[in-house]
Amino acid sequence: MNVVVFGAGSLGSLMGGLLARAHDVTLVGRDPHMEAVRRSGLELTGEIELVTDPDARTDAPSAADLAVVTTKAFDTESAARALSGRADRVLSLQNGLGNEEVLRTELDRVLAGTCTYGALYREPGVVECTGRGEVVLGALPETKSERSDRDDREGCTDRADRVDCADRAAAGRMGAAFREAGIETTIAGDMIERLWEKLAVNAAINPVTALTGTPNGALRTDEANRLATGAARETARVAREEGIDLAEGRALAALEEVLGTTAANDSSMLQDRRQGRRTEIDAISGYVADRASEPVPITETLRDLVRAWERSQGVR
Ligand code: KPL
Repeated sequence: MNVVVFGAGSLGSLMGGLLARAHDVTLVGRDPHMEAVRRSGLELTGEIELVTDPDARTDAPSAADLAVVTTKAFDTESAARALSGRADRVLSLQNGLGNEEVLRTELDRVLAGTCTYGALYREPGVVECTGRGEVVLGALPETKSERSDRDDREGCTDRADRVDCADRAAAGRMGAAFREAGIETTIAGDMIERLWEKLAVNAAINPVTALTGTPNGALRTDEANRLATGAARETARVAREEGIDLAEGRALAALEEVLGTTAANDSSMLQDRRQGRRTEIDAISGYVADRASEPVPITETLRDLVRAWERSQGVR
């Protein structure tokens, strides 16, 4: 399969490097990382040691069977524009909720996914795998408002079912392609619940680790654990307010599991903070707080602290 990984930072490079074991992969990212991969290949270190030789460039190639989008949530719109007309299928493996809707404004045949592998950018051409997690992917039916917008435009209502069915079949094929490359993969029929579950994990881990400067595993104990579990509980509650079947126990179990498998990882938000970059706080804690009908004090506090830090750095 011909795969383009759009947004080849730490996680995108890890996924691309693994996929290159079985497929023709093109990474799209920034120099000097892309330049180093072109020159000497991509080196994965840590829990997975591997050198692969994917193509690496700074703009999207003209065609691919699958585009895996791993950009930051705030870059989704530009990813959608850059990939328009260039990929048969698109899979989002991004943090935060709502990315698929944004991708669908420009692209057809978008699948949803989550990824809990830990990845750390070491230097140009080198990415460390700090935890073997799991990729979960599947079809994500259009939201009611997307569906009615399209029905108004096209004057038809039965296309939605056909699209769902084709997406489910495609999810099976893409899942098989990931497994062929040795990536732990689950094909799920309940992606909206899975996305909220991952949102609960990110709302718990990312801002707390970014603010405390600790790896994920440190949240298993002490005061930080109270904050992280509190944020996961609040997210699960908001999910249920939205009609999503996410029990508190399921969110906490997912958090516990990811804290274990990525104990040595610095979360993506901590990596962003260390590099003085804008974070995904709006798509994670901001998204939860915006949808809450009752106060979510822990999530709001974490969101405000990270936003205040972003402002102090001039990246907001
Ligand atoms: O998604 C992640 C992130 O850092 O953004 C986890 C799974 C929490 C790994 O650190």
